[in-house]
Amino acid sequence: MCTFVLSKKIMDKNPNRYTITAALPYTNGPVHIGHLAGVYVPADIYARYQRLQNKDVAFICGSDEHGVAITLKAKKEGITPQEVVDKYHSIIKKSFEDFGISFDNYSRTSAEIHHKTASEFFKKMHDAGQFIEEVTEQLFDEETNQFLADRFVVGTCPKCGHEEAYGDQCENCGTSLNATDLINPRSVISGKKPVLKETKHWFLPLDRYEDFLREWILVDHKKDWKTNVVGQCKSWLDDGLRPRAVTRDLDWGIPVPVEGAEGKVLYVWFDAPIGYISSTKEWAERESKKWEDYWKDENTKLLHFIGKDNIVFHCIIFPAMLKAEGSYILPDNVPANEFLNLEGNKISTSKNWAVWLHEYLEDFPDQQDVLRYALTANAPETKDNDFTWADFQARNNSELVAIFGNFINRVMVLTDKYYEGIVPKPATFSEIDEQVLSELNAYPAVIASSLERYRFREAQAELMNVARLGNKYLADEEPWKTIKTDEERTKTVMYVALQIASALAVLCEPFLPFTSEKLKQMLGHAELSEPLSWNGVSSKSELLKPDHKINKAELLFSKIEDEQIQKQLDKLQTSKKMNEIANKKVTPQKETIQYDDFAKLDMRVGTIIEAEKMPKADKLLVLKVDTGIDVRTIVSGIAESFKAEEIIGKKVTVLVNLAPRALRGVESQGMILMTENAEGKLVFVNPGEEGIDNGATIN
Ligand code: B3M
Ligand code: ZN
Repeated sequence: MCTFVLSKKIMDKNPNRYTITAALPYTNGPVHIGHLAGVYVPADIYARYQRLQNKDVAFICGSDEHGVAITLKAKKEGITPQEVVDKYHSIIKKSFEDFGISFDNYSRTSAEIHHKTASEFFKKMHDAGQFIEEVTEQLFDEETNQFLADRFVVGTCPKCGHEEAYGDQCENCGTSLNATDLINPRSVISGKKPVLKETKHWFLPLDRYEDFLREWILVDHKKDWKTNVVGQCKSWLDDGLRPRAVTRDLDWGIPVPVEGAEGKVLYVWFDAPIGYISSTKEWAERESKKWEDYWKDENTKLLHFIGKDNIVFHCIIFPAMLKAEGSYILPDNVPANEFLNLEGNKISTSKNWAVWLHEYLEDFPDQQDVLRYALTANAPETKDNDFTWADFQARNNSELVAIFGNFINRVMVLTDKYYEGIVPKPATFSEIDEQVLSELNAYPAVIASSLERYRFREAQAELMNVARLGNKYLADEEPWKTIKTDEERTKTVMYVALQIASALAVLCEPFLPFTSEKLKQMLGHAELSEPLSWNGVSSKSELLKPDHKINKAELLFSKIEDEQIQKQLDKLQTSKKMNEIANKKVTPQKETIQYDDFAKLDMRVGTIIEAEKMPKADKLLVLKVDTGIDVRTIVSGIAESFKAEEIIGKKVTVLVNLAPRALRGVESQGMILMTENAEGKLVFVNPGEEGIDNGATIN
């Protein structure tokens, strides 16, 4: 009974204020389509939609600049961690702006306000006795003289056996780990097996929050959270929660603000979610708002948009921290997505198997909405999903161009042609007109209902149905025919079509913000006495009134050609080849030699003119080779790869000044150069070009 009342209370929350956060990306690389599809596009759609509902929205993000991932990147690039975060912070921030991700604030965790906020948060919990202080044995790399935590150490996952699990998480099964849980741990820095060494740390006793979390997630939110999220949480809770260290022995991060903690910093996953709070503070200060309204008022709806690998941190650890601190609200929902694959393979930064946002824009300038659209259409909402370039092209050509763009273009062109761009005055509405208009009025609620349930694919599909409605209406009413016979009827039809076009301009904004902007401009939005609005579409009000003048048509979408798609596929092929090369075991390069050493080798082009098997020797062929200098005998160990008769007439490369050597009593006067093909079979190193005479030197 009690439970029922509580759930109902939560479900009934219909606030006017939203704090919407999107996972803070690590600044150790640029962002790719996986990030966009999983987190930033859905979060942006949601934030834009709530703004259109006239809600008070704080859409918050920033760069996650601490943690071992950054230090490792710095080591790899030979620069300082600060240089790493500065570089990627600007690249990432720009990508988000370029793709219309409408953050109200994009901060960074190296900002002073964040250091202060995170320190105070820790201090408050510390002073209230909410940590366990304990000396424990942690992994230590004796070679580099440092403790190994998180991504500094890899080993075998105790849960699934994956051999490359990190010290904080196994990316294969998603389990969150302590470095000491790993089987066969090894240091990422030195490759050595670490030893155990004692050190003091502060632990968050998650076990103390188990009952609360169980009730809050598995009872209160069982119905309104996504099943993948509730499922993951349940499995952690069923495993039993244990105290978790929230400090680290590292030199990059926020210093632990208590005595006896010199040389230690806050664990990145302790400070990063607090980054949402500090970013809100930074914004509120700039906008003269009260940040507490967005974090401490029970009527505010707090939402975290994340990828599935971040679920434990946002549903278990951060809520436990917020609860412990005591003055904060808890997230209302954590709509985590699964992963997006690319052309059938897992997106991977290290393998360069990705579509980088900054590179996409070089090849498809001004086509941000196309990518947003294709990613939403394939959003990995309930399971991992695949992005393919063929699908991207089809979404553009047969949906955006053929349905949306086509409808708008017809309306614009005909209005211009028949009425010089002036919205005509309708005569009486037919039954069909009435029906189409009332269908149109219903769409905002249909789309909203999907969005409120975080079903972005479904919502976008409904948006396209509005364009379909328009296309069907024009095809059925045929104003291009009635213009010759019935002027009044044509005016009415064009008037109705213009209402649909205006509705599209508003309803598409969350999904296709650049298109919405362009379309509004075309419709002369700035000149309207009553601006187009979401509510305007759902009420029976007129969106464009007769006599309003619209502007000239511009193309909203353009066809994407096969060659453009092929170019992208070729790029991926190159990545694949580079990976194959990188993964191939090649013989290491020999010591450097001087030119004089090389010049001593006398290599010539020759032709095999005779070949026979050496009696009683499996591997040897006795060859007569025309070297251009002479015809000489060479004994070659190639009998297992070639039959004597098949190599007669072959052009080969011969080392002619190798000291003669007797093999089974036959003197060999040189050596034929050979290599191995991919299957390990011997092949001749031959001068593939035509027209080279025997005796030609190789240098
Ligand atoms: N930086 C993990 C990630 O990029 C992490 C998210 C922090 S959200 C507070 O996957
Ligand atoms: Zn695992």
